[in-house]
Amino acid sequence: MTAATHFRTCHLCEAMCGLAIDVEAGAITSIRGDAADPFSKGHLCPKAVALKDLHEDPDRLKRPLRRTAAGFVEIGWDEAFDEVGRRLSEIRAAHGDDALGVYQGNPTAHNLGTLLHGQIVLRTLGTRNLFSATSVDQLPHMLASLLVLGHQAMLPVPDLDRTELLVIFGANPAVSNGSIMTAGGAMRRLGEIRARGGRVIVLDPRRTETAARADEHHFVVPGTDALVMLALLHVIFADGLARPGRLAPHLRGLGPLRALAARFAPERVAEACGMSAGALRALARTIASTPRAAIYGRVGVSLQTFGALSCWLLLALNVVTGNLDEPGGMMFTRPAVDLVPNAARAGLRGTFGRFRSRVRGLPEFGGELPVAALAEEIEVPGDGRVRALITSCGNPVLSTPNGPRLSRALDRLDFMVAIDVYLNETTRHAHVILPPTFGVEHEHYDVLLHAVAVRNGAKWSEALFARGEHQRHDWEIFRELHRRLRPRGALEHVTHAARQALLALPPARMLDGALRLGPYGDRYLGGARLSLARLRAAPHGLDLGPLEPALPERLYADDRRIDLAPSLMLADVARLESTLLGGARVNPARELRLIGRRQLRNNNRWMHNAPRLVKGRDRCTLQIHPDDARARGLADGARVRVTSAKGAIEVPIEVDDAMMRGVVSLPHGFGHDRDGARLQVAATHAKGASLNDLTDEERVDALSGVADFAGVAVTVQNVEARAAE
Ligand SMILES: Nc1nc2c(c(=O)[nH]1)N[C@H]1C(S)=C(S)[C@@H](COP(=O)(O)OP(=O)(O)OC[C@H]3O[C@@H](n4cnc5c(=O)[nH]c(N)nc54)[C@H](O)[C@@H]3O)O[C@H]1N2
Ligand SMILES: Nc1nc2c(c(=O)[nH]1)N[C@H]1C(S)=C(S)[C@@H](COP(=O)(O)OP(=O)(O)OC[C@H]3O[C@@H](n4cnc5c(=O)[nH]c(N)nc54)[C@H](O)[C@@H]3O)O[C@H]1N2
Ligand code: SF4
Ligand SMILES: [Mo]
Repeated sequence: MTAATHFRTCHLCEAMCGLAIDVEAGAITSIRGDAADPFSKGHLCPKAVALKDLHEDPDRLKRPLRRTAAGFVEIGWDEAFDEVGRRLSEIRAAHGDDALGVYQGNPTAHNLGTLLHGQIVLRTLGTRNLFSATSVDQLPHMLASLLVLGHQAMLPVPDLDRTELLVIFGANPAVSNGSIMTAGGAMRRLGEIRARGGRVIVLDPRRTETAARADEHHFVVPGTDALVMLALLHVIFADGLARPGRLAPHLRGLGPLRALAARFAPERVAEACGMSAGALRALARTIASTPRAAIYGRVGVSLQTFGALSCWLLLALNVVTGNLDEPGGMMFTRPAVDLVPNAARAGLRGTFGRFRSRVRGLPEFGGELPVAALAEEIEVPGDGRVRALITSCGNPVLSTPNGPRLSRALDRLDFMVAIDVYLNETTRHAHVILPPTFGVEHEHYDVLLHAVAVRNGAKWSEALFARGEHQRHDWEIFRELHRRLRPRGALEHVTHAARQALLALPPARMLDGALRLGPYGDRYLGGARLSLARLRAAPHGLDLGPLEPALPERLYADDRRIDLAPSLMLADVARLESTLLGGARVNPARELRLIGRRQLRNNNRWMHNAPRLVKGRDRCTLQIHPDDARARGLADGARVRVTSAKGAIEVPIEVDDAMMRGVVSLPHGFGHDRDGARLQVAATHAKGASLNDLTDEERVDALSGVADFAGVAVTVQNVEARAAE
């Protein structure tokens, strides 16, 4: 058999790197960066090479599993679908629509079948109990876009290739490879900013791998970014440096924002946020005096007590300094599958607070409830209790706050079905697991990521291997599940039949339709309308040019203005002041503040089963500042017990002055020590302990409902010293 090279997009993170994969005799022989990909230009990270490990992983599931008293056993697809359809229908008929819960995890965003067929099925179940990784991720960014720009999906991205100043709040692209900033080779692009005389400034409680390659880094106390941003706005207004420019006629709320910022002089917030007043003033002036600046923030600002406020103020800073929607600033894409204007035309701009969670009253966002409330929605009796759960592409036992409580709650479900490729910490609770094809076994197009990329583009990836007879694609699983969910009532019979007809279209057909209806018709492609056929003829992908100004056309509020001072945000400022400026302080001699950290050789909580990613030293370490270690009599490598209000774990420490004093950092994604999972490599080489055994489901941003992971109070104690007590 001859060797062939296959070109596709890596689907593992948001960077959309182009891959060149050599295949011989039905096996992958090499994976390289595709230098001819116009977007990523050959960039690659170690995870892409491990695609081979994941593809060939003997632990990866290919046939449905049923949980029995003797453990999980393989069953046929028909039998599995019959059981799932019957149990879900029974529970819904007996207890109502809300008795079905859904959790969708992160790989949903990287999977065409799940994004198309999955949403059609899961979002029309009629239940209020929809949960997803959004509420442990980007929710506050989306809420800010909804309230300020009128549409939850209007997410601006830094125009990396033209900016002269990139200010990064709480993101670490050197490791994450960029988020809501799809940029194959993000660090090459950051290097180019500096090479052309521009600057990169990072604000983070840890001197990160990105900060180490930046011009400037400031330590910030976790959870205080909103104060920093208000102080920056204070200086910009007070010094007469506000220049909203072209967008000035389209603004609302500039006066109230200025009045608010007037109360937050740098001197007032300096101590709380850990930056000096002088540094805050200097930073404000640098931002205001650089013509092309992008002020960007990611999970460090969204996953915290003041996530919504921080994301709003981030947008406001860009607007007030004339950097929103300008080349070199924060811009909007025009993707080939352009969901925003079509949704807006249909009246779909996003929703917030239409209803609240049953037990704790947390707000709905975009049709979903915050996942921090999932455990209690399963546990607490009453009407609307979640009795059956469908998970898809998610591992919430490791990824959501207080995972152990959720783990116990899952055992109380009447029925659980997991659509997943592994038997892991979450799916081991399922009664039935339905494993879809994975990665190179299916076609790929990044509907969501092209919409947050630093250049416009489009790329289609063919499946590299045909699926086996015994396998099913995600979309086939969703279509079949839907078919077996018994419709309720006469009207529901009609809509059920209509949806079933739509679900009969494979993802490629749906995508082709969306491309043809998209904005790249005659204008860019010499009269050849962009279609799937056109993309198939361009295996390295199409570059559709740099980002272009999109406002005011793409303002979706009723008055078509940018609201710089949404009333919901203004009302939350009192909480910011009383919490952070009210005098109460963490005592660093006793308590430390815990934050998370991502690692290059893993993705979230599910790539530790790839041998080439986990070889080497134990990476599940608690990083701690030398002073904080000394105060506790801890030497580098000592094993410590880390205790929070919700749990305790044991890990070795790494003494490192990259940490801010008073702050400790633990990686994500470990904790592969639960019984019943089938992750042999992870359990042997990357067991570690789970960060979310310590986090607290009761800690959420009271405004948005997003989980608060920034600065969980913990004590750190030598394990031996504790044993001697
Ligand atoms: N403390 C703390 N917790 C966090 C974060 C944090 O910063 N701090 N970050 C949060 C963030 S940003 C996110 S996005 C969430 C992620 O949270 P989750 O999405 O719940 O977690 P993942 O680890 O991404 O889980 C992915 C699951 O999908 C499965 N999978 C992989 N590929 C496929 C596929 O193609 N099809 C199907 N059906 N399944 C697949 C994997 O086996 C795994 O079970 O975690 C959040 N949790
Ligand atoms: N290799 C790898 N890549 C990934 C992932 C992965 O797990 N591994 N996960 C993917 C996912 S799902 C996502 S959402 C993206 C996330 O992409 P990023 O947001 O770039 O990822 P993080 O590395 O978590 O960066 C968050 C930073 O915020 C800092 N931080 C914590 N608390 C605060 C705070 O209160 N204020 C400030 N200013 N900073 C704070 C942390 O120290 C950290 O450096 O990465 C994606 N890419
Ligand atoms: S950076 Fe992300 S997209 Fe690029 S190769 Fe690595 S995992 Fe894949
Ligand atoms: Mo994420």
